[in-house]
Amino acid sequence: MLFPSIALLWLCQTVLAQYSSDDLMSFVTLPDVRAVKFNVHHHNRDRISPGYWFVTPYLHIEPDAPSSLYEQYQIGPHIYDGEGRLIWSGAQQFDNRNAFDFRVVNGLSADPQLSFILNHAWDGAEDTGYGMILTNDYKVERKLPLRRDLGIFDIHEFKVREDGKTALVTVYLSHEIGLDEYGRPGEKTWLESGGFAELDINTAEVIQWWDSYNRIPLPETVHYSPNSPVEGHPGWDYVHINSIDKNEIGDYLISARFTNTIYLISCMDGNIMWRLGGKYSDFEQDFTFSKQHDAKFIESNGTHHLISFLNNASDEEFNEENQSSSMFVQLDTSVKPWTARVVKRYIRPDYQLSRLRGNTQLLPNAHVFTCWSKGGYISEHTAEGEAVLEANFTSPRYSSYRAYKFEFTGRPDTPPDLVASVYGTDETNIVTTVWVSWNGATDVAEWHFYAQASDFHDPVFVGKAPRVDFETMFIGAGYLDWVTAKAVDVNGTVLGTSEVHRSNHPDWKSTGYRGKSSPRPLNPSTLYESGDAEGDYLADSGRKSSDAIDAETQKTISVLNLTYENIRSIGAAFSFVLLICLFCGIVASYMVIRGWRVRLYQRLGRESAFADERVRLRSPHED
Ligand SMILES: *[C@@H]1O[C@H](CO)[C@@H](O)[C@H](O)[C@H]1NC(C)=O
Ligand SMILES: *[C@@H]1O[C@H](CO)[C@@H](O)[C@H](O)[C@H]1NC(C)=O
Ligand SMILES: *[C@@H]1O[C@H](CO)[C@@H](O)[C@H](O)[C@H]1NC(C)=O
Ligand SMILES: *[C@@H]1O[C@H](CO)[C@@H](O)[C@H](O)[C@H]1NC(C)=O
Ligand SMILES: *[C@@H]1O[C@H](CO)[C@@H](O)[C@H](O)[C@H]1NC(C)=O
Ligand SMILES: CC(=O)N[C@H]1CO[C@H](CO)[C@@H](O)[C@@H]1O
Repeated sequence: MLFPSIALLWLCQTVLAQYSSDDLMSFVTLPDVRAVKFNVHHHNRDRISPGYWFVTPYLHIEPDAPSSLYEQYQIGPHIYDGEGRLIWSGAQQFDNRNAFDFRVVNGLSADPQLSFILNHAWDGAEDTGYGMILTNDYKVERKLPLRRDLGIFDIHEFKVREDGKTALVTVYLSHEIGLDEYGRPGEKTWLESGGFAELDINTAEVIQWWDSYNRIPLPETVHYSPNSPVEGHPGWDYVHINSIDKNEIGDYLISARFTNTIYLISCMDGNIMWRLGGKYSDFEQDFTFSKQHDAKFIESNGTHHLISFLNNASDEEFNEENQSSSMFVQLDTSVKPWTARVVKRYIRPDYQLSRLRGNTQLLPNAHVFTCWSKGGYISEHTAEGEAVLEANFTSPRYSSYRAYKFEFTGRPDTPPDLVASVYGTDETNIVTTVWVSWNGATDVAEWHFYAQASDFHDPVFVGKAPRVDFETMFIGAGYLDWVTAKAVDVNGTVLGTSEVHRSNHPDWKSTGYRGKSSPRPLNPSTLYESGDAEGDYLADSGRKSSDAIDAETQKTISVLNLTYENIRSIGAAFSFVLLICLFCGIVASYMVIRGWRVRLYQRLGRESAFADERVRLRSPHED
């Protein structure tokens, strides 16, 4: 007898599939947020380190031109948990602007903070991008601009230093040069040089800056030759700086992709103290690398350095590697010849090459977390080199420049979002479905739900549900109204409470309600015990007696649940369609229950409504 409802579900799915993109998440509580989904492969779940993923999905690396078309929120800073479930989407807050280098900063205050680069605006003239620092309730605490003569805020690095006083950024500048040293007297070209700046975290004042121009000679580049055609502004990108770090002594480590070289720059005079890799390496190396990213100090004491970087590898001219890898290298400059030895190498788990971008991060437990960038591909290795996790976006349309893993506590200062809707076909089977989510909240273990008899009555506990995903659904018997939800952690501490929400209800008549008069909100204390009763969720909520809910309502509930699960799994687009489907679910269950002894319901204006949705959802990002 379940056949009719299954058939209807199938119909809903078919309709939905046409209007949804299954590579994006969708939520009833935040219908405009369509976060990118992850495929997650746990190879060894027991050994995965704790923490959340900090990623910044983007579609196009350059800002998109302004558009009056409807855009879903999916770009920018995002936090996911280790199962690939969304914790925070900053897409709406930062208006779908590209973000880069999103990470946790400890040491600025007692609570952890967040930092990232907000990409320059579309025209780049007025709004040249910022280094952003957020408190752990997701409020912007600082917005650091880059001094105008240092160009636009570069996307590669914004690193708040451990002491919390300064931040390091990469910079790109342009100079017009003569080509005499290339034997082309009289010819001029523009040259894009790379450098870095150290900013005061409070004032954005530039404390120190450095430019490769006149310091890294042109012949070091592997990207241009003496015969390269001249270029206009910004010019030959001859070094392509892509990371900056600083050790305790104060010297700077930079990675330049187009010279295949990692440089140590003296903080005293800006001179190059040594080069690792490239055409002029100062080291005896037992390895090669090329097109590297994200060179970072792990330890450094003046003579001995342990550094990590992501080796893009296999630029045929310079080595024979076939896979990208994350490398840890020990450098000794205490005696000549200086030596560089590989301490650890973690090969990209799918043995492919990272064609662009990426980063590698040593976790506190010595695991290594690497972002291989394209398609949001990330991995975690144990110190011994076992790949314990791989994940990537389900959509190849998005990438994340870098990704990090950190432990973090997020406490949004906005209340949880909640939507409640009532359905039923007569007095005997009315149920209320409640969806709740809390963008940015970590540590929510379960949700407790309450309803009131009126604005002025006390909330009555109607049940609870474990938090299983970004959004949690709860179904309560009866017409519940003035609904609230409380977020509770594993220890039973209430982390936050939603506002009181009125329940939506259908136009009872046109949806074929067969009861005598339109249903009215229930006094929840007639059906539920008051107070925060213990017990399992739903099956054993605060209900007074199981007789109060008859078998029909139970059936309705399970069909609704099934519908929701199905819709979620195919990544349905928007609450509107969800509601239609839930209604179909109701119809289906009603038909099952009544054995088809009902006349068909009035038709819903479905076709035209869908047409509207289609227009609304067509965004320039869909391609
Ligand atoms: C730096 O570290 C190395 C090995 O860790 C040690 O042998 C050396 O003495 C240290 N040098 C200084 C100046 O502390
Ligand atoms: C890279 O691949 C080529 C061709 O598949 C193979 O001949 C070569 O040995 C590989 N190199 C390494 C370092 O694995
Ligand atoms: C994610 O990884 C899987 C398995 O390696 C691969 O088949 C798929 O194409 C990847 N997806 C994207 C979007 O890169
Ligand atoms: C729960 O309590 C334990 C023990 O008091 C504590 O270690 C833990 O951090 C608490 N968890 C949360 C999420 O507050
Ligand atoms: C809803 O369905 C899911 C999976 O199908 C199940 O795990 C869950 O217990 C169900 N919830 C209710 C309230 O029936
Ligand atoms: C960014 C970058 O330089 N990527 C290189 C990584 O290696 C591949 C394979 O040789 C090159 O084609 C890419 O240009």
